[in-house]
Amino acid sequence: MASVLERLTAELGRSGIVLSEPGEVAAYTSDWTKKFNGEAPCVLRPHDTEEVAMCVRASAKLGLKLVPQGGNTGLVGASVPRGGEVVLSLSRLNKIEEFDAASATVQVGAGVVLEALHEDLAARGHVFPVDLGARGSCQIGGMIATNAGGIKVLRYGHMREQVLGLEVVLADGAVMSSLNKLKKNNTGLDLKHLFVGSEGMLGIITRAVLQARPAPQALQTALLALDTRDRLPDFLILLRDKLRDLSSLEMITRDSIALYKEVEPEARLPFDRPYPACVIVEEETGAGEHERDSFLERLSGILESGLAVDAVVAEGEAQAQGIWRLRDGVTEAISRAGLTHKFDVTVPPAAMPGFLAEMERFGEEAGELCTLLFGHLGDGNIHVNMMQKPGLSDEAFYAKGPALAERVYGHVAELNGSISAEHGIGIAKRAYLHHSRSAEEIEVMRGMKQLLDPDGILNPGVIFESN
Ligand code: FAD
Ligand code: 2HG
Ligand code: ZN
Repeated sequence: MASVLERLTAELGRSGIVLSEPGEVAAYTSDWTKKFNGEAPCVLRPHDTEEVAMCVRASAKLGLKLVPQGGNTGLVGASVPRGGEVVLSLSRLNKIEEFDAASATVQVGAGVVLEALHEDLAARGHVFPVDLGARGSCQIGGMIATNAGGIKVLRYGHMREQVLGLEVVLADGAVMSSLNKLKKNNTGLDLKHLFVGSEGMLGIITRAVLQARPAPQALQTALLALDTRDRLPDFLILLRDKLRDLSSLEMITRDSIALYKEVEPEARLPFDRPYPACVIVEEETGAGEHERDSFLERLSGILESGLAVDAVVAEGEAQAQGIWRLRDGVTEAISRAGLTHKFDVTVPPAAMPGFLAEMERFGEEAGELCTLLFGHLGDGNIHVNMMQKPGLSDEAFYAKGPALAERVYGHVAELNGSISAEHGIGIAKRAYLHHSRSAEEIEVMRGMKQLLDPDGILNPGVIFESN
């Protein structure tokens, strides 16, 4: 009897798609958090939509399940196999196919890396306004499938707001092409939205048409220091008034900056003393002295209010990058420091100070965890990381997870927040979905899955347990 691999290779018939050497497959079976690992008989690496469709048809015929994978930077365990599924990598669909200057749209393959798109558009005087720390690895298909957010949601929204058209390979191998470039197109159900945020369980995204924008004339970037977190709601009200064209508003708290310094001892910190919280503000302005002066004047107003007590203002791009390095560095430092229980939640801004204090208390009470708080303050999106302290075994660390998650998500639900602001549900949060979605909503989601993938071959078990 031929092995699955032999049958799949025979089915696909072309060389170069199937990767089966264990050493090479291993790179696709473990995720960025190091918490999710699995085994796959092989990885399929098609070159184009037609080959993706072939892979899906062949897998369906052989009763194999597929895990679509982009840059494998997802944080909820949905991009790696759990039960011997085949990995379907979209990395080779990496062409930036067309830039249409008149509509400022760009058509790309699902495997285009975010940073490559940024660079391509910069050379055309444009930007793609979604940006995040994983920019060097995450791919457009994966970002659409997770409806990624990042550091500019405040002004431009998530991936969903940028997607005008999609091409998707369905579970039966049919290609559904809606490569729409139009802003206005009310012709029945807008099917692309079904796939945005569907975490690979409804179809394989192969191409997208995205809205680009003209590059801003100037960016004003500053880091503000706060001597208390208790007045965050007032600070937010003031900021909205003074900095009306904010494109980013990010927060890093004292302990997360301390960890960054511990992991990168050579890094220079912007202030010579630690503050309870630091906030990055970035505003898009017109060019010239006058615009700069206006920004500085408004920043002075913020300092005069006492709601921020110190500030570093970037003089030029290199210094702005230095400020952003601190923000990106926190996420990287956490991953380098060890295992962490990650909670990516939204809470109403008014509840923020109390929520932050509660998270620290929950971490403390769980014992032997270090709680780090940071995130997209402007969106009410806090990343709560409860990290393994040295000496706590991996086993004991994992054992704390379920009770901690019930406690954190229960509290988020009481505050009418969301248990997943931007990372999705995946495997990591599916047991807690009911905290943010009603039974009726989950039933409709199940119905969609049943309709589009009746045999359950696409990313089984993400968002909710397979039937
Ligand atoms: P993968 O990790 O490969 O996959 C993610 C999901 O999408 C999986 O369910 C997978 O099956 C599915 N998928 C992948 N490609 C396709 C496809 N073509 N068709 C159908 N399904 C597909 N997220 C944020 O929202 N905001 C942030 O600020 C942010 N910052 C991050 C910073 C770092 C350092 C890291 C490591 C991650 C960060 N993330 C952030 C998490 C993450 O969701 C994003 O990096 C990104 O959206 C994932 O893209 P990817 O190509 O790596 O997808
Ligand atoms: C970020 O904003 C990412 O840096 C990752 O969404 C957050 O690691 C995290 O908790
Ligand atoms: Zn984030």
